[in-house]
Amino acid sequence: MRITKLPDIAESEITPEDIFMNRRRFIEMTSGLAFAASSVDAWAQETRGPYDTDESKTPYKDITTYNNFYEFGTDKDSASRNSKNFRTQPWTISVEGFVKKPQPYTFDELIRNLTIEDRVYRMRCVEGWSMVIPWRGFELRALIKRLEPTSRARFVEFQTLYAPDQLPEQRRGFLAWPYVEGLRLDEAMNPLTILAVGLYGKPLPNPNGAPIRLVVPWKYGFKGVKSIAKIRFVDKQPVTTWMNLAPDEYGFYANVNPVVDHPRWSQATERRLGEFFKRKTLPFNGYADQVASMYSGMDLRKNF
Ligand SMILES: Nc1nc2c(c(=O)[nH]1)N[C@H]1C(S)=C(S)[C@@H](COP(=O)(O)O)O[C@H]1N2
Ligand SMILES: [Mo]
Repeated sequence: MRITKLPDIAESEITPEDIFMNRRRFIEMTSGLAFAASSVDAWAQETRGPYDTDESKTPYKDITTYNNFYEFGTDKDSASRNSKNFRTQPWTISVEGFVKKPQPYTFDELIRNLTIEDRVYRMRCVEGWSMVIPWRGFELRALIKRLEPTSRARFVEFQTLYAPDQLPEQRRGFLAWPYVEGLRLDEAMNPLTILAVGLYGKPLPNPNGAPIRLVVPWKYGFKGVKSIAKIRFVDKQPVTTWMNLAPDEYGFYANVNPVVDHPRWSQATERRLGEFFKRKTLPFNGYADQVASMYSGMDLRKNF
């Protein structure tokens, strides 16, 4: 297998000191050196950036034990119980399709010199629960720019690792494995779209999609494909796992939309983990200002 290094970062792209600090800490922890992690509580005191919600963060324990990751089973605690021995090092991500150099990259090479940031995002599952998660990651658009897709690329498709020896449910036919998701190129280039490599300042836990997963906060959770092993630049809209299973229930766009119900239940409200009363679900999960313009002129009842 051929592994190529990404070009060095340009002088003009050198990141501010604070982000560099995060990156340095991140590099230390991913390379397995002693990492004096600030405690989760201390971490939570850190200041907010332009993309952060100020809503209370969901506790680390809930974020890492209440998951959908069907490769490990269908119960909410399946992933936390069954993913302990999942091997995320070494990790290779294959870049394919309409892109300057389609080839495999190691995890370290893929993320090398990208600006790693912490962002607190609201997340909402199509099942009606929601969380507030302090992700650590980088903007997908930064990676896409470096990979240089050609003019034929119109969508980006992501695939989870296919490894039935490690991902027990892949031995069964419940879903068409590997898990596939996709974004239109402009959605992928939106600054809110990140590839997460950590949460609460720690490396991404296995139940949340270690070592790298997609986070698109204005879409239902199922768009957030975990443990990504393949990124493909394609000219046609990918057929995603859930569209393939139930096209009437799960569309390609999957934008959070309180007025478009799932065929079997309402999407008007949600239950934030840890809260008793339901909240009203917001259009685009509260991110309409940043993303609604991408869908102007589209009928979002048809393009759900
Ligand atoms: N590979 C893979 N990715 C996946 C899933 C899955 O089953 N397999 N579930 C999705 C769904 S339905 C949700 S709600 C989110 C949950 O992410 P979290 O566990 O980090 O909250 O992951 C998404 N990504
Ligand atoms: Mo979900």
